[in-house]
Amino acid sequence: MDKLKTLFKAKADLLSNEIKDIIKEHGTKKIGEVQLAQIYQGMRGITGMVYETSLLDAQEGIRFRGFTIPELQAKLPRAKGGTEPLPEGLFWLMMTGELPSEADTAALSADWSERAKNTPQHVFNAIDALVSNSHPMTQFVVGVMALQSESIFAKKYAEGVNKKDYWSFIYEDSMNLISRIPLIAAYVYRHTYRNGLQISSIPELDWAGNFAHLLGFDQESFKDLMRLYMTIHADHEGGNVSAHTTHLVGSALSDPYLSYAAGMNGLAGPLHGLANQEVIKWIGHMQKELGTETPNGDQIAEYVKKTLADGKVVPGYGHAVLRKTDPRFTAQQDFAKKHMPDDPMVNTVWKIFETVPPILQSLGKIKNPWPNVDAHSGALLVHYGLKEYEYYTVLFAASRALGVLASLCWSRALNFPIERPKSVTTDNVKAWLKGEDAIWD
Ligand code: HAX
Repeated sequence: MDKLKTLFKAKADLLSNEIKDIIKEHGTKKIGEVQLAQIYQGMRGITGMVYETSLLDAQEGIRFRGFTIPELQAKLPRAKGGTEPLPEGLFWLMMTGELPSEADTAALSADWSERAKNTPQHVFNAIDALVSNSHPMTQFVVGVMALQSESIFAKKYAEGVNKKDYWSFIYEDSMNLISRIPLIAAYVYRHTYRNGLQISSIPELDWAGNFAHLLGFDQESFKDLMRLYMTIHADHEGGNVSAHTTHLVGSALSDPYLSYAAGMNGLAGPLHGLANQEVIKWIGHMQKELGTETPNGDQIAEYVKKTLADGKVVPGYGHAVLRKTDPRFTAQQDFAKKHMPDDPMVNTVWKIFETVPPILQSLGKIKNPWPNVDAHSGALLVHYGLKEYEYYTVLFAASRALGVLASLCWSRALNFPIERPKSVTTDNVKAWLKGEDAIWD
């Protein structure tokens, strides 16, 4: 067994026993209470699941196993000559709760590079078979679904396997899937935007560095951007649509290919991961309408008001949990200050950041007027010439695989059961409000 798998199993066994004791001793203790409005309003604020790999604080943002993004940037191993953390290191941390050594991270890069070899041709044929204007996220998910033929968990389950061993096959599937995600994602990009001219992997490169190369962007600072991007988008605790969907579908013992694909269909929604494409599209329309590449604050304010008057959201702003500027936005802003401080699109994003929050605040109904991760990512990509914004959510999906699949490994190793919350009808609610017995008592 490889070192990561051995360490993961040891940690999971330990936690599994602790959880059994916690449930035995404290299982009837109450965690909060549910208000009627919450069940109509997206279950906001209801604590209803355990998700080990990261935790979101409304004020300070995401922590991965206790580490903030700046701490990860300082502590995780980097590629030779690189300045940003390797996502392999974050995956190790999420799987074990421990910071990896440089050797651990290098071994993981080599392992994924080896596992990516001999990806079946039918995966790419499935993408080719789609109608040519299919959205890149549709192409990507179809590629992942075609790869499901390789699921070891699905094969072993069909043969009959002891449930104590599920975790091992979920782990193998997750590792194999992650290793091949850059190949599928880059295939979609080159197929859609570069006349189908594909590029071969450089097996010695790290996961994100090779992904940048496969896309056709070989500048060292772009490779570093991909390492940062793949790290900061990886996980955002368990309740967001992509993480929760992967977790939910996985709880039915759907294998990692099925579960991850389901989650990514959720990421493809404009209120979630598709917001990164919407931001650049929205800025592009604004620049066109105003006739300038670099609008001033007053011009942006007018355009924002028009967007709101048209009944649309300002993409890249707001969050269901966060109540401050997203530290993932700040990490990207810092990258931009270092590598492209004079870029016009980047400067427009910063001008929008100065202008939008007070306008949203003045509406009085928006709980978080601050920018989220998606407000900044596109401008960095445009700077390097990756301008095809419909592709941006695929990059998010590649990164999100690390978090949701690490969590899936944990959920099966901890033997979490099938998820099945209770729903009610409005008739039930009305009857209860009139004094009838509640069906939930
Ligand atoms: N522009 C305009 N109106 C907004 C808004 C925005 N950016 N953010 C919230 N609102 C509105 C809501 O639509 C809602 O309006 P109604 O009461 O008329 O329905 C009201 O303000 C209250 O919403 P909220 O409680 O503050 O926010 P929610 O938890 O309901 O929604 C969203 C959170 C992220 C979906 C929301 O802020 C939004 O639509 N933002 C723009 C899209 C976006 O950037 N999505 C990416 C989020 C981060 C992410 O998941 N990345 O992948």
